Amino acid sequence: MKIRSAQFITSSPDYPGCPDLEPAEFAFIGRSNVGKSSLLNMLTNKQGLAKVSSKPGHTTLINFFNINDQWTMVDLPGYGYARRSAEQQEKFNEFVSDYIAQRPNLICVFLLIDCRIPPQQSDLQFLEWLVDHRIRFCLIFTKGDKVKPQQLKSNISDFLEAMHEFIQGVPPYFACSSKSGKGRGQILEFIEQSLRANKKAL
Ligand SMILES: Nc1nc2c(ncn2[C@@H]2O[C@H](COP(=O)(O)OP(=O)(O)O)[C@@H](O)[C@H]2O)c(=O)[nH]1
Ligand SMILES: [Mg+2]
Repeated sequence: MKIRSAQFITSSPDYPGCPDLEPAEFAFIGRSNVGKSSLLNMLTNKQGLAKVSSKPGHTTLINFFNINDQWTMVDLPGYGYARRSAEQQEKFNEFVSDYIAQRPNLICVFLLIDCRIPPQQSDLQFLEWLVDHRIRFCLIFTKGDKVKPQQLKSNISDFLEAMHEFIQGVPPYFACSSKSGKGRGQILEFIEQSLRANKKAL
């Protein structure tokens, strides 16, 4: 898929505030600092579309971007930001879970995982929630340029292994680097195929 246009549509602070949009949606989520903004910019080839920040935990809005007038890229708030208050955290979880569980035109959730570190409880818990709610998802292992190929392979297999507790088989997954552009073609190809399959199903 060629990205011909990528435009910010709007932000929403809660689920009822999300805009009514026709096109299929692909949502991106992960722990703060996992590299989500960098990935969205890399996928769209538009630096500065999503803000890249060294300060985690700033995005508490759902951001919608129109891609090619064909689909919507949805930037969900990062989870697992320790300095959020418990009340804020709860509200935020409800907000994100309402969107994921209820949004009618959501096609797939891309869960971003930092490829450098061992499987994290917060990622596994969120994944289990997706499985319980029968949400279609893919994994994106980020920052692939920061580890050696062998390490990348073994960290990915550790994560898939940890997931086996609550999921059978292996979900689609991609190893990426926003620095080198690795994984971009595969992810866009996956989105294109999903859009085609979705059109057929309608
Ligand atoms: N080397 C490298 N650094 C990355 C990559 N993706 C993100 N980063 C860095 O990781 C930090 C957090 O990235 P950001 O995109 O803001 O993460 P977010 O909080 O998940 O949106 C920034 O300093 C980025 O420059 C990557 O693929 N490779
Ligand atoms: Mg960000």
